[in-house]
Amino acid sequence: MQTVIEKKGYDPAQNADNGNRFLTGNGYMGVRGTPCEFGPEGMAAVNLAGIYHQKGDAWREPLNAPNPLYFEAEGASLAADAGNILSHALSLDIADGTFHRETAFSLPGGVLHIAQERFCSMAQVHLLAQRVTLRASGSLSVSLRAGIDSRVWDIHGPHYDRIDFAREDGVIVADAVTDDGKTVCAALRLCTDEPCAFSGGLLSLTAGLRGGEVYAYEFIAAIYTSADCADPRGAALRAVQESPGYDALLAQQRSAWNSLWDDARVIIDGDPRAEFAVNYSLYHLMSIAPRHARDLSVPARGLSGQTYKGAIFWDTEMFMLDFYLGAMPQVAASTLRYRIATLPGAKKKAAEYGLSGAFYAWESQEGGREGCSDYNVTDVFTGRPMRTFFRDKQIHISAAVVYGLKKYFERTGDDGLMREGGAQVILECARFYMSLMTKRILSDTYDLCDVVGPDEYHERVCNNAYTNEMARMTLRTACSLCPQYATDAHPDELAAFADAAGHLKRQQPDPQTGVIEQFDGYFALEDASVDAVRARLKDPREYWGGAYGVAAHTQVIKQADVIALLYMLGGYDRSVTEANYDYYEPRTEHGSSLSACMYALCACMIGRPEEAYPLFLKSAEADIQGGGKQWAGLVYIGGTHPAAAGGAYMVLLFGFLGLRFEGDGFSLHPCLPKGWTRVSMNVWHRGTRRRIVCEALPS
Ligand code: IFM
Repeated sequence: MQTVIEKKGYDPAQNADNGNRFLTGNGYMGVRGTPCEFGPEGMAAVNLAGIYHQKGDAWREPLNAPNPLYFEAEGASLAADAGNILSHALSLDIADGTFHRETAFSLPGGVLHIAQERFCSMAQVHLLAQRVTLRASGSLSVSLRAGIDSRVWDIHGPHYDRIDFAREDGVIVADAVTDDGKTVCAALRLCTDEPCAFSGGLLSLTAGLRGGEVYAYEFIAAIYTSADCADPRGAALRAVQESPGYDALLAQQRSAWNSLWDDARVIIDGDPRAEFAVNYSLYHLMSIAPRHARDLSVPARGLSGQTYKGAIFWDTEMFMLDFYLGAMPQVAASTLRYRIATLPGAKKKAAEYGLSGAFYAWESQEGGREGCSDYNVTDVFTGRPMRTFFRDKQIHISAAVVYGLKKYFERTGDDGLMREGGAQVILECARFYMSLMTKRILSDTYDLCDVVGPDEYHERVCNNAYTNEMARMTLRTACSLCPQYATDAHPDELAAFADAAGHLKRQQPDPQTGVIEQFDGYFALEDASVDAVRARLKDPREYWGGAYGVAAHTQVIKQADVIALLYMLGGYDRSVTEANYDYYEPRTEHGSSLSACMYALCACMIGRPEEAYPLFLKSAEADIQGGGKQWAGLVYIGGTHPAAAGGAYMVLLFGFLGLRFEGDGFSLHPCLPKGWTRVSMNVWHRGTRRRIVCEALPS
């Protein structure tokens, strides 16, 4: 089974994608897949989970730690790209989460080979380890600099007011402090016998390399922050002093990853490309899973940097949760506890808009704080921020939280989260929708007006089909669950929820065509093709949505919307699914990495695995292929795509294998793509790990 992904040759244009493609992480931190001499110019980053900072009025975003694995050999740097690169390769082994790099540079006295192996410890999440080896073809004297890099890559920084460096008992320590008193400490134990100078976090030395011999430098580093403990400096120092050596840490790493893979590995006989792509996706989901935390969730760009402000979106509940439930149920619980813990933030947001209940942040940061600004895209032509309505109108976010809690309960059979506050969350979300619904005097129908559905190119629409059904699901879930748990629900209130759920407008399938209108008036918009709309762009980075975006006045949509409804909530006839798939797919730009998997799932529901297959690969290979959308207007949105990774898992499990949970058991309704002869994997369900094996009948 393939476990290694490799890219040969040096192409600076690939630096951003490679940083994502070769990411290593352990849920506490993510280290971009960049060579050890890269700094901010190469987007090197040690991105931290759950700790954020706002510099002045700029966007609040997660902190990157000072990079404690910096190493540079003078004259042999990809970052400098002096035209002396003879060969170069990056690779990642998903079996044990190790990143590798090998480069040969031509230097005046001979050839210098630099090899680098590093990992974020899965066994001890505060630790990072790296081994750099040098080998020269002739005798060389090379100046080296190694240590903690003071240059931190920030999108909306700089976040640190100061970074203080010290060297104590052979350990380099960096204390990075923000203006609101947050501290990030990095400690590094770097073994070298050569005499060195120390300045600004870096050791400098001259290495005399004899031809053919191998020289190894081992880095053991630790990161702690003030969000972890009262004395992060002491904790980081102790962690590196008490840590075993590189080889022992690597052995721990292999054993930790082995046990994760025991639960997660997917075997697809007959299609090595799909097998690798799925497992690579699962690798990413495991690398960013907050196994160490009780109530932490997973950001939309994982731990690949500060894009999307390191925030938690609906991506987690709607696209990633199935994987965590199936392979890491304790992580699924942590992501939902995050929502329970951030209920006060959601209530505050609702109150700010004059609404009741819980309006979860569209881009949720610590404490449920809203990270999304009113101006979320920068216009390419004017350079001015554009008013977007994601923050205030994507009200389907609260229903996503309810959907996740309900799914957790159904899949695990464990109502612990309901008792821990989940039921109150559901109640507050129902209250939120009640406070938003309107009723026309002359009609018996209730409306949800002025919303943005999953398709972000059409803002401020009325009765978005997806949003209305998710709101109805929320109201009904509150009615059925709240009476069973200690909440402050009043019986009259629950009766009002039931009434509202019965009267909220449903976008019905058209009696002739079966197509569901995405929102009131959608069918009246210009029916232009995606290509025709694309041809109207004056700049490739132009934003398609907003008031004047090229798609806004057409039927071209950014991502699955009605199709997401059909899959997520189900309950529609197959003919309706078929009609909507055929209608919406050609009108969808798939401008979000969340889109393809939903279409793939619907294609499987209507028995078209061959149409599902390329959409499935698009999701599973989102970070292998790279090159996804990097810009929304002038705002950088690159990074890894964990929702696409989770979507690929959903397509495999619920699409191609057709898994349906039934009480404590399950059934399979497979529609395997051509060439797949056997699929096997484990899935946790109701507290038991189940083995799923699906074999194609010989043709
Ligand atoms: O949550 C998504 C949204 O649906 C489309 N834009 C990107 C967000 C983060 O992935």
